[in-house]
Parts: sequence; C-alpha cells; structure tokens
Amino acid sequence: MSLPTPEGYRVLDESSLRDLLANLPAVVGRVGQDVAAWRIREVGDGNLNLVFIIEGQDGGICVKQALPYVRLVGESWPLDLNRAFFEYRASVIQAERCQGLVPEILHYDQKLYLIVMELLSPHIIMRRGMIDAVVYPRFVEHITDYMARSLYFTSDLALPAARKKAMIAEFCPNTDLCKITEDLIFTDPYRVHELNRWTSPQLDRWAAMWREDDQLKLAVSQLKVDFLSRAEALLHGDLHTGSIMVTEAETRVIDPEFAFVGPMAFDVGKLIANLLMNYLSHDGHEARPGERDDYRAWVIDTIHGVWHGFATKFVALWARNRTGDAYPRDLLPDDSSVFRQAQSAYMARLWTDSLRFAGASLTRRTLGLAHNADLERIEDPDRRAACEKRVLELSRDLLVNPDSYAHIEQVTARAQALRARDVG
Ligand code: SR1
Ligand code: MG
Repeated sequence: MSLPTPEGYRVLDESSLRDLLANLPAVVGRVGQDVAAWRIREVGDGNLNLVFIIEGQDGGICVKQALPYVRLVGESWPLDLNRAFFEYRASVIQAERCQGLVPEILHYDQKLYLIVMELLSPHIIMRRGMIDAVVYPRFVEHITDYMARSLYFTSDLALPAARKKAMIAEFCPNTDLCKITEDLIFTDPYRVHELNRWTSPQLDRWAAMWREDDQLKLAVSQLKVDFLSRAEALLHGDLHTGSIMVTEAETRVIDPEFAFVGPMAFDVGKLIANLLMNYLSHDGHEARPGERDDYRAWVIDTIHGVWHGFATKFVALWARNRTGDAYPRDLLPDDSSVFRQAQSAYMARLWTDSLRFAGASLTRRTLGLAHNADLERIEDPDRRAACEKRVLELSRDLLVNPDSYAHIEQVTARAQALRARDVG
C-alpha cells in the first residue's frame, strides 16, 4: 500500500487479526479459548471497508476495519480512516436510544481504525432478502422505532443547545464521507463525470437529458444546500436496505460511518427511495409477469408503514419529551393549538424534504457511481433499463414537484402507474 497512514496503522489479514483478537478478553470470552481453531474470513462486499467474521467453539464476532481508500475504486481515491471513529461514536449514541436495533459494540481500536461488534447471525443484509422477495413482517415496526428515536433524541427538540452543538462539533470532521454524498448524490449524476455509469446504450439519452435539465439541476442544487447546512439531528447518513440486517423477527441497522448532524429527511428519504427501487426492480427479476405481485403489494405496504409509523412515533416522542431548547413550552404549551400547529408545520416540511431526498437517491443509483443490487442484478440489460427508466421518471417528479404529493399513498400510486403504463 503506497498511501501514507498514521503511525500504528496497518491493514490486517486473517493471521494478524487472530493475534490481535487473542489479546482481547471480551473477544476470547465470546468466541472461545481455542484461538488457533477460530475460523476467520474476510467477507466485505461493501464499497469502503474490510469486514471479517470470526467464529469459534463458543460463538462469533464481526470486525470492521477502515481502509485508507475507497475499496470500490482503489488507492486513487484516498479516504479518511477516522470514519471508523465516527461509526463507533454514532453506534454508541444510537445504542442509548435504540437498544436492540443496532449491533452491540465490543471494542474500538483507535490506531487500527477497527471496530469489533457482535456477529449478527442468522441475519442477512435486507437488500439481498428483498431481491429474493422475502417478507420481513416486523421490519416497519423496528425501523420506524429506530428512525424516530435516533433522529428525535439527537435533535434540538430533545437536546439542550449546548449538547446539540457539542454533537455537531464532534461529527463535523466527518467531511470526507459527507463529501462522497455531496458529490455522488447531489452533483455528479447531473454533469459529465468519469465515475458515472449507467446501463448503456439504453440509458445514454436519459443521462444526457439529466445533464441538460435546468429544473432538475436547480432542484438538486437547492437540496444540496439543505444537506450542507441543515444541522438538525445525528443522521445514520447512509440509511438504505444495504445498511440493515434482518431476520423475520429482528432488525439491526449497521454501518453508520456516514454519520453527521444533518437534515433528518435525508435518512427518511433515502430509505423510502431504496424501498421504491426494490418495488420497481421486480419486473426485471420475475420469471413470468405478475409472479411477484404479492411481494410488490408487501413492499408498497411497507413504504406506507415506514412513513406513517415514523411520523406518528416522532410526533408522539415530541409530545412526551420536550427536553430540548427548540419550541419552548412557555411559548407553545402542551395541548395548545399553537403547539399542534408547530408540530404539523414541522412534519409537513420533513415530509416534503424526505421526498426531495428520495428523488435524489433514485437518480444517483441509476446514473451515478454506486448502484443498487436490486437493479444491478437484473441480467438482461433491456429489462434492467426498462425498470431504471421508471426509477428516473419517479426521481425527477419527486425532486422537481415534491409539493404535488400530499401523502405517501400518492407516491406509491405514481410508482404503480409508471409500471402499469409500461407493463400493463
Ligand atoms: C464510494 S462509496 C459509494 C456509496 O457507498 C455507500 O453505501 C454510500 O451510499 C456511498 O455513496
Ligand atoms: Mg455501508
């Protein structure tokens, strides 16, 4: 490796990791005393890091180590190792309010930029399950708890200003990861950029249209300002179905390395966008048309449940935990109509902004660098492109005309109409 790294840092392999972990009593206690018998595998298939699974006679753990570059691209794209620290800190903060919904952190090594956490098993990445049309009956209940609690309790509604500002300061240096989002989501898909990619030649004309569409470029640029400047709550920062591990009974949100204090709607919108993409991807996967209608219906219900559940829980938390400096009780007493007015204006803006961020997330996964397996796994490029065109149409609508959607049911109706028009 030719990139400069801090003293004490080295990229671990199976053997050096075994030596390191053997000296951590918490790990040995969990995995088993016979260290030589541990099975260690590097399983990372994400865009950024190394991920190891370690299993022994008593159990297992998972280890994540930051690399000094973007794994997806290589050493030509150096990346701050401190993202591991931000992930560790965000995990600790979120665990306080979202116990049972995030993995347990067992150890953090500041020199190796390495996090040791519980092994989630038999959980799988939710995106993989959803590509195979697996239903997760408790997902909505769990993820809406996570979103409402992680966002509410780190916002000015719950925190005194001094604590909130300390949190902003702590996560402010996570600039490299924010820059990835600023470029990959809000900028690159709308300009010529060497890292952009799309299903070609089928979407060549669409990519060109996106680069020439001033309304779209204005909308996404205005949205980028929100992302850059609206320090509302501690975000996960990359909340999509690839950052969620599930079983039928459990849900765990992983990988908060993009965490920073930003606009809440970014987390909400990103998740909704990823569910919409999954919904629109099944035409490319099913062996005969209509085969996955039942699954599509579940995805639609899930999207409705995510917004309604989140909004209901968030408002309820706000009514019961008015511990922050925003919207003081002296001005807006409990149960007053002016407090209800404040809540409904706040939620209305959060709704519209969630749609705008959802719109941006849809475009970045079809015309930008990092795509979604939901669509990528469609082997036939014509079928894939047909799905992606619907994703792009929906994306433009949400970005440019978010105000024409008053309810989540109208958003899913639009996605259904796009399918019905083309698929019948
Ligand atoms: C270069 S990293 C590409 C993407 O992977 C992560 O999941 C984030 O979404 C990021 O934008
Ligand atoms: Mg990730």
